[in-house]
Amino acid sequence: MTRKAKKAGRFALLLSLLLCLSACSTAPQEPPAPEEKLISVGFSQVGTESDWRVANTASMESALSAENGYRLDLRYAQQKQEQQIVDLYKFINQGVDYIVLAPTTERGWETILSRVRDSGIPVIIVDRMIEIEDESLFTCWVGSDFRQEGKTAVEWMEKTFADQPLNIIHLQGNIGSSAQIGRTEGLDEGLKAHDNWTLAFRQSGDFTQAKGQELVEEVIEKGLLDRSGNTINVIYSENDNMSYGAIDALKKAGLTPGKDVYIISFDAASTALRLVLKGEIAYDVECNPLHGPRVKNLIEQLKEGKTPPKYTYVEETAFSQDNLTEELISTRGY
Ligand code: GYE
Repeated sequence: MTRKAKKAGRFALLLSLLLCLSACSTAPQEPPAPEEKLISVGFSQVGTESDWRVANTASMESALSAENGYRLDLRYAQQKQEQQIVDLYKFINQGVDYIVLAPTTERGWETILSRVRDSGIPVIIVDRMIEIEDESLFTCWVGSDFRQEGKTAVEWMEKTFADQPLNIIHLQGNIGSSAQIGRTEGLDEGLKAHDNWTLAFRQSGDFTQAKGQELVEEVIEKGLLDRSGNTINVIYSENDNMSYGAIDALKKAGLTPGKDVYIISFDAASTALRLVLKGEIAYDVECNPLHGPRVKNLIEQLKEGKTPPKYTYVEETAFSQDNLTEELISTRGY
C-alpha cells in the first residue's frame, strides 16, 4: 500500500467513526418548549373606562398567567363593538384555544359568533351578556345579575326615603350594555311604583368620570336640582366613576353630597366605599369584577371535557355606612 492510500484509509476510518459517534450520541427527543404547552386565550376586553374594568383586567391577567399555564392575548376595544369584532377575527386567524369576550353591548353578535363557531373555538362570555336567539353561538357566561342590582338600589331608596318626594338625576352607563339595561330597568320600576318620584334628568355618561362630571355640571346649570327644600335630590349613577365625577361637580357648585344630594352608585370599588364611609356616596351596590379565577375554572372544565353551566351568576351585596368598615374595604381586593 502506498503512503497516499494508507492516509486515505485512515481518513475514511476516522470519518466513519465520527459518523457513528454522532449517530450514537443523538440526544433523546427534547420536550417541547414550555411556551408550546401554554393554553392560548384571546380576551376581548371592553376598555379601560372605570375602576371596575381595571380590576377586572387585573384579575383576568393574574388568573390566566404564564405561571398558571396560559398565554393571554388581551385586546382593549375602547368601548367599541366594531373593534371587538375585528379582534375576534384576529383570534380566529391565530387559532387560539379559547376566546373570552366581555361584550360592550348586548346586540349585534350573530355574524361574528357564527364565524367563531365554524372555527371550533369555544367562547366564554364574561361580565355583560349578549342577546342572541341561537344560544349555541357561545359556550357559557359568567357575570352579574344587573337587574337584581337595580332592584337592590331601588329597595334601599324606598326604605331610606320612605314616602318623601324624590327628584332623580339619572346617569346611565354605556347604552345597550347589560349593566346599563339592568340598572335602568330597576329604576324604571321604582319610578312606575312611586307617583312622587320625578325623573328630572337622564343621560348616558358612558361609565366615565369625566362624562359624569360634565352631566352633573349641566344639571346644575340648567337648574334641575330641586331647591324647594321639600324634595330629596338623588343622583342614581350607574357606576362609581360617574359618581366621582358627580361629586366633583357638586362640590364645585358649593353643594354637599350626602346633604344636598344623595348619590346611589354601583360597583363598590374601594375608592367609592371610602366615599361611602365619608358620607359622600349614600349607597353602593356591589358588582364583583374578580372574574379571572371563574373564567379559569370554566376553561379547566371544558378542557376536561365537562359541560359547565351555561350561566353562572356571581353573588353580590350592597353597602351603606351601616355595614361598612375600613377593615372590610381593605380586605376586598378591588
Ligand atoms: O359597572 C362599570 C364598567 O359591565 C359591570 O362596566 C360592568 C360595568 C361596570 O365600566 O364600571
